[in-house]
Amino acid sequence: MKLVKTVAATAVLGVLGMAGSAGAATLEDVQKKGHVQCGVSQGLPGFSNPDTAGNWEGLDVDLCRAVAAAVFGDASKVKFSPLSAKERFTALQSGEVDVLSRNTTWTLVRDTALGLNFAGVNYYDGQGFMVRKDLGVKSAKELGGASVCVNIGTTTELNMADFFRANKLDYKPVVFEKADEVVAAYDSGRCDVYTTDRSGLAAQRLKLKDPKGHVVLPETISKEPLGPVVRHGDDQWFDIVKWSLYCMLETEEYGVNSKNADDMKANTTDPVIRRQLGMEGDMGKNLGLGPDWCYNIVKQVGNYGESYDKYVGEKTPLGLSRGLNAQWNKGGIQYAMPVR
Ligand SMILES: N[C@@H](CCC(=O)N[C@@H](CS)C(=O)NCC(=O)O)C(=O)O
Repeated sequence: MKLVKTVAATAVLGVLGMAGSAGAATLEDVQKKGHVQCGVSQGLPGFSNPDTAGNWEGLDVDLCRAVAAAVFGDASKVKFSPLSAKERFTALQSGEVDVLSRNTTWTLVRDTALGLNFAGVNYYDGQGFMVRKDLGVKSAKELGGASVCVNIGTTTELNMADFFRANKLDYKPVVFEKADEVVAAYDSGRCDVYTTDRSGLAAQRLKLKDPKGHVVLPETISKEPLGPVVRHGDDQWFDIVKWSLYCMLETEEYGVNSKNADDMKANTTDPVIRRQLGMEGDMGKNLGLGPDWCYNIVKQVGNYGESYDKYVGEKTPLGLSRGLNAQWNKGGIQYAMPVR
């Protein structure tokens, strides 16, 4: 009996301890430890992937670096935790990471029941299918009876089930936890189809033995708004992550970038840019940060368009056109809330 009580007490303490580390005042915790701990993927080219020297880079990684630039004035003050799709939410809930920036789709259940807040959308996407060219398949509607390789713990798994059920098609899911296992299984012919976000298909196809030997089918079967995530219960940290993303987006909209940020800071008379770069309005104070929070982001990390072009855009191996991710006044739906 005594033993049971001790075990129960330890369990309660354990939970409280966990809640403590995952509770409010994330900004204070981050400042104390001297870095932002950012949850990323285990290696998704263009989004979060270690370069040849082992440094993490990509569109999702730049969001982590932006938060570090906003908080510390130093984009390098960030550490990365590579997480599988299945591990990612527990890592955030338990306080192991301060922010999750890992091609994660914003859904109602994740936003509520999982105790999380999505701080915006850094890539509007949708789910697609890839097959070997020599199969001669032209449409997803022809996939009846196919075996489909997929990652566990993803929206991908659920959308796939919806799609086949809605179209009254049989299929055989072949599931793995690690993304590289999914890719390897597909590449070795263990399944006919590989399904994930279209951006993921563009990224993972680079790992196939013969990337050109595969086609992405025309159907987009879901909405996948991908964005950074924080825990419920810390509005200030939520605001910091949210406005770090908006800073990247709104500076692009107003033509501020890493190369002209100093010149703009010294010479611009545009009131919007003056607020973005901290010469007017003291926006940083409202976030609990210094006046240069957004200047540091754009100077050290770049605006959204710079990051997009560098890592996933048409001139990169992923070759993704801006599409939905163009600015709202350039035919897309990326729309930063005003920094004012
Ligand atoms: N956006 C979907 C899928 C995310 C996902 O984890 N996709 C896999 C396949 S592209 C992945 O990112 N793997 C990379 C990794 O785990 O390193 C979700 O949020 O559930």
